[in-house]
Amino acid sequence: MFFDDVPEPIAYEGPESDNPLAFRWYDADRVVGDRTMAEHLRMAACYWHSFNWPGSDVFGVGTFDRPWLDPGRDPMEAAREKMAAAFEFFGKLGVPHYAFHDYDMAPEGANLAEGSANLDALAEDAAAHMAETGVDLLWGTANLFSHPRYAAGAATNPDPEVFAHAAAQVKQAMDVTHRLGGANYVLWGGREGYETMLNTDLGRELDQMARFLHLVVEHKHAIGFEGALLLEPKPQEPTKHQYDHDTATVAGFLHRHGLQDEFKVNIEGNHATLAGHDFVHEVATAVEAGIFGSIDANTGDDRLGWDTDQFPGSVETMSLVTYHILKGGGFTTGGYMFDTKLRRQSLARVDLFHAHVGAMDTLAKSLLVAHAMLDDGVLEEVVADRYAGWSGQLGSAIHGGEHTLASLHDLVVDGDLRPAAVSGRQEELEGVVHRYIERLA
Ligand code: XUL
Ligand code: CO
Repeated sequence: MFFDDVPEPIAYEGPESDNPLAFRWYDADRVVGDRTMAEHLRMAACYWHSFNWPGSDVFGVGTFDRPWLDPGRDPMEAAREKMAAAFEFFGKLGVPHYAFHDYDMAPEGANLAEGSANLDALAEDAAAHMAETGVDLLWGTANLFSHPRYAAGAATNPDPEVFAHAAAQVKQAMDVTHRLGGANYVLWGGREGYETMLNTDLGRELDQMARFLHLVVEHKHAIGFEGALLLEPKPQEPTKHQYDHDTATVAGFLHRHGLQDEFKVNIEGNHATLAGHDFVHEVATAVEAGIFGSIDANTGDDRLGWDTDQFPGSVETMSLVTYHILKGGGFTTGGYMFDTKLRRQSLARVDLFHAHVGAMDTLAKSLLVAHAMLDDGVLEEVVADRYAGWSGQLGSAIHGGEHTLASLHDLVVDGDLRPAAVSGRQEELEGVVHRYIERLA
């Protein structure tokens, strides 16, 4: 076994436990409101950062102990060894779902036919591992960004042959996701964006992207895939500008192209902050637009302006995110997927467990805080009170179309309206959140 250092599955031991390889808060079967913790959070681990990334950075090679990434190995044999280690990890961690890109799982091969055959063969192995461990697929996706052919984009490439290649790859990844019972299929924009306007026809590229997404929708219905299609907003990196900049941009794009009923969003914490938003802003925007789908649970670093994909550790941040998810009705097909990578110096095999156990406990605590705040209505009451005037006579008349600018002018002048400025109570409410967090301890 690859993870012999962790001989037993991670167990729930409660908040008093000092065992770093035990859950102190995540108790899968604990009922919180109408669902268990596992059902609320629908957590997933990812294949790519944990098993397919060697711990390299732009200045140096890999530091991690991932024997299957050795280029001298037989690619299919190495892929099977990687898969065995991945499912050993998912199973011992007790995470109910996982997610993958086509070529995390399978060697890409010399051409699409080879990549396709490799993926089919490995998907069969994955099905066996899933049956054995009980770990389900939260989502699949295609890597449309690593190969040099995609340097200028996949669907938005100036060359339609690259578009065709991307379409072929997505067809194959969707088919495999469907076969493995995936709950969603994700499209992150990858290199869909531009480096410079000097060589870019922005309108044409956006139309290409819309065409591509329509093809994805048609294929979904053709194969009878019932999971959700999810777009993953990100403002920049790898390209200078990415077309799926943030949730509001994606919502506008979907409406413009008649795709609003077919796609939802997969919101990533670090992408939100790169876009200049709080994580909770993106979730609230998606819920409000009716396109909330799933979460890539990670965080950036306050002083680093790039996608560091760190494990979520802030109960305060995640409580507010979870609060808005619960307020929107909770996850349906989506879940909290750890799109997270270890720091390059965290090179012991057991570090992967420490990182995920900590993150899963963060989300469990956040769920308890969010659920209690919602149950008690502490924020809801304040918000309802703040907008009470809109349910009164004037607010209803404005919304009902009974007023014009001129009639409102007359109303203010004749009625001598002098609305009072009232407190927004921000610090008080921050204190409320802190008290709910303290109560956990
Ligand atoms: C890239 C990113 C991806 C997507 C899947 O920033 O988040 O890993 O989640 O392609
Ligand atoms: Co992501």
